[in-house]
Amino acid sequence: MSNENPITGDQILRVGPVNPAVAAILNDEFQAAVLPGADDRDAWLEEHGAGIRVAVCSGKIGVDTKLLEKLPYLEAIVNFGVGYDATDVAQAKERGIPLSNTPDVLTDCVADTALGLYLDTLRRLSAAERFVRAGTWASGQNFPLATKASGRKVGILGLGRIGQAIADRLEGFGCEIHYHSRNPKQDVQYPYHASARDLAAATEVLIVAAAGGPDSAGLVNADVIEAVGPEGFIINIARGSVIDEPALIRALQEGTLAGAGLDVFANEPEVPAELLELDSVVLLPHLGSGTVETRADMTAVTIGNLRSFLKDRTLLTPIY
Ligand code: 8YV
Repeated sequence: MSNENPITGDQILRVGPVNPAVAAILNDEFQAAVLPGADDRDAWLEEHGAGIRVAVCSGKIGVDTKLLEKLPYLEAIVNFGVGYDATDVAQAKERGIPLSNTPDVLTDCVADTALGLYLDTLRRLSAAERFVRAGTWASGQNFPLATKASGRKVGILGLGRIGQAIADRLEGFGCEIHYHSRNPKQDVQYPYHASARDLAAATEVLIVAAAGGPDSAGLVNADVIEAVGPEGFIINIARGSVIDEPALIRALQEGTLAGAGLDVFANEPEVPAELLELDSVVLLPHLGSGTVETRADMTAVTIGNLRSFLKDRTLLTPIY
């Protein structure tokens, strides 16, 4: 099949900045096309869109509805990242365009990040670090007491690969794990709760590990946040869209939620000014998978999918 109608470099489109290593391979080895910025995009797509057969994108900037419509002969989407909510999956599926992601290789690093946020938010480590740097400790003051992190009841929202890896780590901290996901999992001993609200009401810390996209948008709403409560915490390493961000900000400002640790936001890289002003939150720049080792593994899976598709029109890690 591939021999009959081989895909050439100019028929591969890089969407968004992607990882530098992926960008370098796409450029040096494949001489792939690069989607121009907003100003020149429409004109470029008008001229070249119909020639594009494979798109390589990232979890942050995907092949959205409008772009997909301008790529009428697209045959595959190769996504750098495990999450693919920035891509219009419904349209891709409907048009029979396969989509791959980079599962498994980033599970450990994202779970490690969740644990880092968990410890930092409850023990207020970053706030304490700011306290030292500001000279407040040296001036004779003591840092206020924080919240014990070991032995807590923790609710995992979305017990997929990453959620399970977070649970494994928290077991080492003597935590009692509960979970909610679309369906109860076979072979999982943790108590299952039928809704996000029930999970929040039964636990002290809610860790969001659910996939993004239309199904989970706003799942952690004002009601769920209220159930986490004034002594409770929310950690999010999934997608900003899963939480009602204005409701989260209100709860933090009013003290109806004790604190939050966030690696992801609704409108990245914008972080709401209200959050920047709060000392009860830990804010990270979406670095969950951001280690040299994991990004190299993600690059290998991404390029592996591309090569495989060029060779025999199959993807190594397809979503569907
Ligand atoms: C990446 C991520 O930073 O895998 C994901 O879904 O959110 C992160 O690992 C992102 O996809 C890279 O753009």
